[in-house]
Amino acid sequence: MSDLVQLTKDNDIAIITINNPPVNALSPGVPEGISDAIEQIGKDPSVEAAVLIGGGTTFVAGADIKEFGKITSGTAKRGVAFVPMLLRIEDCPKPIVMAIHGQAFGGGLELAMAGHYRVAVPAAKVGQPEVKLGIIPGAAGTQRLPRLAGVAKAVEMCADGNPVSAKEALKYSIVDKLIEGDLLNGAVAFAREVAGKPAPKTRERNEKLGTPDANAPIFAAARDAAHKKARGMMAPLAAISAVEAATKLPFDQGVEAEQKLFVECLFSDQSKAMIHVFFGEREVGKIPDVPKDTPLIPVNTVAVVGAGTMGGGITMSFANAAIPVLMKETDQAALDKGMSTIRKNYETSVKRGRFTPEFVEERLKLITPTLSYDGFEKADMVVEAVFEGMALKKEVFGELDRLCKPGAIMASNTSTLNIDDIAKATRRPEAVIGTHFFSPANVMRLLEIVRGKASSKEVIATCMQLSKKIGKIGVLVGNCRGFVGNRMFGPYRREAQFLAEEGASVEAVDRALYDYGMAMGPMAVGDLAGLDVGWRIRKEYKHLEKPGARQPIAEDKLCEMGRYGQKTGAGWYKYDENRRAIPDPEVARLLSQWAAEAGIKQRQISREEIVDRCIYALVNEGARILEEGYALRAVDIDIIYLNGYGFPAYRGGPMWYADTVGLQKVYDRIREFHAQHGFWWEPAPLLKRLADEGKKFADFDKQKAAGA
Ligand code: T1G
Ligand code: NAD
Repeated sequence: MSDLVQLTKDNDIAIITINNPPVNALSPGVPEGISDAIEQIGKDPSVEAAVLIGGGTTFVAGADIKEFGKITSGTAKRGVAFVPMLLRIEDCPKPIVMAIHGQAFGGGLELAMAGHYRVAVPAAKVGQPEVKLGIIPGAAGTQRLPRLAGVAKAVEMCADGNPVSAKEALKYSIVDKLIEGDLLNGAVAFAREVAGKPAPKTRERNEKLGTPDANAPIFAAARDAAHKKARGMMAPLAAISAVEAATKLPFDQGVEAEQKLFVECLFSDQSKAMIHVFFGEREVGKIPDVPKDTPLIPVNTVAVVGAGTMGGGITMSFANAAIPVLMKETDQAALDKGMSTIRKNYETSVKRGRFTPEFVEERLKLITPTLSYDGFEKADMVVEAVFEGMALKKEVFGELDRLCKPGAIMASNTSTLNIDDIAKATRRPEAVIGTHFFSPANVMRLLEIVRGKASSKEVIATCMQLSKKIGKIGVLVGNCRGFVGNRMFGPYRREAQFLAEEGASVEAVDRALYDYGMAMGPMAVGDLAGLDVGWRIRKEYKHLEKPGARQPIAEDKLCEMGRYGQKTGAGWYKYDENRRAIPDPEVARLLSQWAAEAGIKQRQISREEIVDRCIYALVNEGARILEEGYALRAVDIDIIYLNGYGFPAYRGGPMWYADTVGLQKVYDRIREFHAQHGFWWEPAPLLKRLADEGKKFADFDKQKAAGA
């Protein structure tokens, strides 16, 4: 037996234990170890039945994702041991009971389904999350799951990739029994009960595979849903086709059909991008100069200043994580408005089945609206979300400095202001940090954690950890104007406006980026956030504009006309009573008039140019940010754009996308734009250097990680 797989005995019951921390992935050596154990069990007359269980905190979290890169780069053969190993388990003459705790995900659930019985603790979760990696189950999961859970449930689980609870798995016969108390004891007892009885082989259980007529509407509805929910992604559609194959073909042929689809997905750019994202979401939590064992500041109570658009959502994020929150406003009307928005948001979440009414009631009890700073002296952390103005921020932080207890974290939700300047309003700048939530703050997963010059490592480490607790992805960024996300978004939206001024219609610009995969086009995003937000900021920073550099004109003019977007019923689009965007010929007329007045010659503009100018504007600014050190890694930028700006996960983020295109090609295109459009398209030195060296942003990250 290998260290990864142990075989022990409890009298007549054999116990196979997988020990491959942290998540018992089916890394090389594990399938082989399981295979050997099954062979021994089959031959050992003293064994009546067996239990397979995971050591540590979980059953098996699937295939070893780290191996995929090696397979697609040809440096490792695909784990061919999987499917034969599963058949060996299924064909074992002694009943094999799979004992599940933690997660049985991907190859982990496929392993469990090859067993003859499955028992689980109530807290366990099972699932086929492969589509979240841009692949599909590749070890007969799409063939065995419909045989256990039925076609509809199997399609749902394989196409959306969300796990189900042990309770739901029991309801759908994915597991046979829930074990209260000690799992191993319960599983061994269960094994003793089934010992000597015929061991049911999942692959032979065809009774739930339905008929073509009954299944056709299921697959049609699943494909529709995939086109809507996973627009542009190939894996969910491939997963549906694989489950469909299970209903039409004998098991072995179904497995072949699955394998073919699996390999197509695995070698796709989409999968490489989504695996990059998987590891990226874990990498962003690692701060090179903030050690893993940095002491954390306990955050058991929080206070929020301002109950407006952001303050309310921030309050909900903490309450949803069971942290009591004080929420302060200046007057009763504003406070009541803040609380009613919170209640409305919770009602929507209940309607959408995200929360139960009981959950909401509990959470509302944790929120204390107030008009004073009373109680702030007890708060472990304060998040300020008042109007965006330096004077007011300094006034509030001065007050907090006077009131808050020693060691309390003082955070600002500012989206553009200098954190160090805000910190100067206190005598404890080490306690000040930026926590830049994204609107709506109770929904958006991204949290930019803005490091000030003096922000202490304890404060940084605490905020990074806390972001996970409140269901966010915390990314540490530097304190430059607009931090990382908004700083890059500026050039992206600038190019979108320039394109509209140069003759592309508003709808064409949005359609091009939407088809590229963005959740929403740049013009529609502006209308949603409010065109006046950027307008006020541009006016505040007018003195910093580079003389002679071309500036967008249209959006300021729209704002001067009071067209702020959805909130005023018109912006780049007109909006009906349901806030549906309607192209406005008046805007098209105004654009050609303003262009003529500004001497801009309008022309036909291709979809390709629209995409390249907007996306490469992101990449070029991203390269500057990396070079200046305001983002730790290129992958941090990718995670920011996926979780804060609706960038498509299957493209991996702007920096990964540029690597996929090839930095030489991106650099050449940017030089082209520089020649055509001047100043704004000055190529970032880092981009030039990497392109010249034939390298990628991913190489930049590796070099940085290696301390080069
Ligand atoms: N392979 C390799 N490494 C993995 C891994 C995996 N499957 N799962 C986790 N890790 C690493 C992770 O990178 C991190 O490393 C550490 O383990 C802890 O993870 C044949 C083809 C199980 C819910 O998609 O969803 O099976 O950063 O921080 O929050 O059909 O990990 O510490 O160096 O996420 O407690 C399908 C992926 C694979 C599940 C635990 N399986 N994992 O969450 O810890 S494809 C998945 C998760 C497949 C078959 C197909 C989560 C988790 P590091 P963590 P966590
Ligand atoms: P908002 O105008 O919706 O809300 C600000 C609230 O602060 C108002 O209700 C106001 O009454 C209250 N307020 C002002 N002074 C106060 C004081 N002394 N004590 C208590 N409350 C006070 O603004 P918003 O959109 O929620 O923005 C708040 C902050 O968040 C700004 O710094 C903004 O830049 C930032 N931000 C906004 C967004 C966004 O999309 N709106 C996104 C990220 C960050």
